[in-house]
Amino acid sequence: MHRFRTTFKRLRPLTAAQRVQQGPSGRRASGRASGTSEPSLNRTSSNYAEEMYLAWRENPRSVHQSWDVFFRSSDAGPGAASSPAPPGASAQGPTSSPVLMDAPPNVAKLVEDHLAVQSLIRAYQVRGHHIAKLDPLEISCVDFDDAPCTVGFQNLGFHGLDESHLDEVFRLPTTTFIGGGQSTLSLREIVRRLEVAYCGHIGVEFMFINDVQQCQWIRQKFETPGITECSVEEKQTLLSRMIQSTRFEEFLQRKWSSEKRFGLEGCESLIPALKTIIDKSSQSGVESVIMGMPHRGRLNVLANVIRKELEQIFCQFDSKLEAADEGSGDVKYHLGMYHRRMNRVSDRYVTLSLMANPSHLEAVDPVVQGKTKAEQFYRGDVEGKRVMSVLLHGDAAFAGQGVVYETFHLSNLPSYSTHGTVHVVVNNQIGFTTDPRVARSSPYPTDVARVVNAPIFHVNADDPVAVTYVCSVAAEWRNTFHKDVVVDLVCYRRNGHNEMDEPMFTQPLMYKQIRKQKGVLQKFADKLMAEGLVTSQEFQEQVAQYDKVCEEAFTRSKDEKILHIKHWLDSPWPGFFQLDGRPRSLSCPSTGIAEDELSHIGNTAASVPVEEFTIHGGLARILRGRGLMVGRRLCDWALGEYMAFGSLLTEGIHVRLSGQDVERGTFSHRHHVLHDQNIDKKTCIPMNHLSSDQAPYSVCNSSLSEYGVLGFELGFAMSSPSALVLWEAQFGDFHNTAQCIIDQFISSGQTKWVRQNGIVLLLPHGMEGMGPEHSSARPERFLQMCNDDPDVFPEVSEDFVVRQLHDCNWIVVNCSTPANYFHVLRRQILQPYRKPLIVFTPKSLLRHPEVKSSFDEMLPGTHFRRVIPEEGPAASRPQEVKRVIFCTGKIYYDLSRERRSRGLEQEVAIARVEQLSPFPFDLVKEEANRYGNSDLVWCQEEHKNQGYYDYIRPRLKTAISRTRPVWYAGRESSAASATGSKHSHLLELQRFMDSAFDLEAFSGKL
Ligand SMILES: Cc1ncc(C[n+]2csc(CCOP(=O)(O)OP(=O)(O)O)c2C)c(N)n1
Ligand SMILES: [Mg+2]
Repeated sequence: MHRFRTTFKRLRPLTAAQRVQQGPSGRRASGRASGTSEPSLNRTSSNYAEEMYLAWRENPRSVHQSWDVFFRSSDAGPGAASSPAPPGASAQGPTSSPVLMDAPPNVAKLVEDHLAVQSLIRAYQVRGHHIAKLDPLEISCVDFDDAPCTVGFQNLGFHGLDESHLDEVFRLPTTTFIGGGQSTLSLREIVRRLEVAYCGHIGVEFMFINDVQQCQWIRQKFETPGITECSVEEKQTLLSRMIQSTRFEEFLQRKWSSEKRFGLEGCESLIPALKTIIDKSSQSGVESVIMGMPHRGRLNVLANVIRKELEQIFCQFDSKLEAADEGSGDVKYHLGMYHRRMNRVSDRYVTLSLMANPSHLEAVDPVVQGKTKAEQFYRGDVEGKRVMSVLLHGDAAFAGQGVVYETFHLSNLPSYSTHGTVHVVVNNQIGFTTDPRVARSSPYPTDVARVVNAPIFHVNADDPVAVTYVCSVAAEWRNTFHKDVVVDLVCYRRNGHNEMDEPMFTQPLMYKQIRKQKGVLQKFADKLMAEGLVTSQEFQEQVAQYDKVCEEAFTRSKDEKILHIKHWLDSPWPGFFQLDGRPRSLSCPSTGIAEDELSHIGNTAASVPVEEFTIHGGLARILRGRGLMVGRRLCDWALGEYMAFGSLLTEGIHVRLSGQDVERGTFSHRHHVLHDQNIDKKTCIPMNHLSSDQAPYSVCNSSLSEYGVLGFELGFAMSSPSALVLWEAQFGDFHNTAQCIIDQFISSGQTKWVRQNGIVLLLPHGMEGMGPEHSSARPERFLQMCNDDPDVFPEVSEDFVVRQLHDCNWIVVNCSTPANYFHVLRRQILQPYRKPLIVFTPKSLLRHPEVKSSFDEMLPGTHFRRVIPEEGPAASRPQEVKRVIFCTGKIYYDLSRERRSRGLEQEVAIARVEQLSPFPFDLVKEEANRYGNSDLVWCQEEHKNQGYYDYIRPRLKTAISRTRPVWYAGRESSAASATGSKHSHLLELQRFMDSAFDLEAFSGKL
């Protein structure tokens, strides 16, 4: 969210400094805001002025007289007589300042030198990371576009200093903490301390952050002398964590040398890094950490961070084990996990979950955020103090995948913020076989995080102490400011992309260097031994002890006979299923509701349930119209939706609707959020005024993203089965920018990860002459991914409908009436399991006079109608019917009008297939058989190679046991989804209406 921060009070000195920057004449000395960038090297330093101002506020005599005069006049307010800006505050620099020219030469020199030191300090803060020793291989190819290096002894001249200044003592500005308890230091010591803080194994990128207080916080965390050191006890804990991390990989390598596992070798310090983040967060009150990560080091994280039983991991390597669960499962480095355990450091329980994910790198990011948000929401954790997310990334994927950016842009939006995520990048400086030099255009893989002002801590992963420190600061940052933060673990990949790959083909020099590289555990152990903190024997014993743990688990793993994928569930829903994972029942009650409830919800939808609230006149008309409809016991589409949401809310089900412009509705039909016409931000959500004990309704306009937002909502829906979570596309065709979430998670999530999800996708769809875009939600794609067999007529039992839904991978519907839309939404919650629901929703039908449902169709005892059969004159004399047209969705109204105009109501029956998948074989068969003398036509407005035809045809034939042909009436095949010409659109429509109603059209054809 873009926010105009008015920090006048907090930053009052800065405001004064900005006045200084502008100069008494009002001319701006520098175009850049204070605190956002390094001061220009001609020393137009707002920061210097800021320092002077802060010092002057404390003690006016502590600054040069010229500053004193200047600040006195500035502080007196705009009307006061102004003084010329003191040196360092004007664009022309010190030499042009009349004050400085008038000052005694030694004062002018003093100010100038202090200014130079100030500039140097700031240069370190801004650019110290350029020369930090981040790369364990020392071959880093981070490219700063040959920007001149402004830090280091050799670059003193850049700031107007030279060696002769080294032993001079300077007063330190308040924007540095290198002094510790001292307020002055020699230049030599200043540089030394800055080198330690900014150019060692940690490189801190933070000076782009707009908030000065946050910058100060970071400076304090990295500049305070000795602050990064850790205690003996911490070092010992670190050693044992490094042993676990390293020896785990070595164990796997010994036992399964030819298995892919995407080992962590070269970045073993990831394990202590994550453990530190969890420890620190747990200490600050976090109870649940939700994590997402790619392949690299995943098994290690499961074993040593989440603490999945080792034998469960090891038995995944046994290819002969049979899976006990339904579904096809997934490879071991994609499965998720959920575990609650005691954190020894904080002495508190913490729940860790690692989300299952597909190969598609970074796709899980928004899903993790959505689940985190949901957990926060259901726990009432409005500030993110109890639930947090941690996301891991590879360097290539973090820089390359757009969903990373989409996810970052959700981080500060009220309905999507998880109040800060800790991102950890395993930056092994390679992506499969590709060098960063050709994989990204930014110097670091982490630059994308700068868009949300996230501080970025680069750290040499061969220094576990530095890694641990950085991670504890990252956790503290997140738990203090509740904003995102990035830890960039600069490391290397000891092996190829996987354990089978030969990296020397493509990175010969890098790998020659890697071969020479001593392992980080050995390096660290050597260091601790040199420091006398551990003996060689103690180290060997610790190693042997962990190896033994692995060996014993390996032996136990051999006893495992069966693989239970459900042991790898990342989001269990306690109480929702039976113990064996089956639904509690296989029935679904009526989805209708009582008349008075319909009236109450309808009247709420037609009202403004708060006092003194001025709505737009046009909206008042819409609400009046709703009121009239309720009076006539009718619902249009928007009201049908209102009835579904409202009734679920009163039954205690949380409803969350998210997507672009959903609050009003793309087609201005919904109006779930009313806006006062006179008072900014005064809004009213009538749906939240239904009853005092209702569940909350969340309706939120999203950022302009599909991949990120759909992933987020999917994650939200994962958290609890007692919520109806809906994502609406602006137009259905835009879903394809979220295709990965649809293919990888929604359609196949349950079969891969035994994890159910009841998310609803609302996809506006319909050919209305609006051109190739905005027309088709691509039903063919969703239908092609349905798992029902086109050639098998399923066994029709008493619980057929519920069982068929239970067995499917998702439900695809195209409702033609508001009542059916109402029922299908309610069925999502009343059915005893959760399935994704894809709804093709109308556009022009939203206001179509015929598209209204009576309350009678929504009363107790009523259900969703999978097929709406012919109910007109044709139905009463079926033997005389010459044609049955099967169709779905909006085209029904065109067909019905055309049939009327041609006077064919007796001869042609029209049946609507409302539930496309799972296919209602039973009802379609019934309908076809009722008209035994008719021919059968499938009619759709979509092109022949699109829409439903390819899906329907074989199923319709199976339904009728292939006894009759199924004819097609619709548009010809086409590459585009619709014509760009309104005229052609109407012509095409007329043409296929002609064939749909030409009763001789198919005679004699085979
Ligand atoms: C979206 C996507 N595109 C391509 C791939 C194929 N792939 C798997 S790993 C990989 C390299 C990843 O590099 P990086 O993110 O640096 O992680 P690393 O393997 O180095 O830890 C690629 C391209 C993928 N998994 N996902
Ligand atoms: Mg990489």
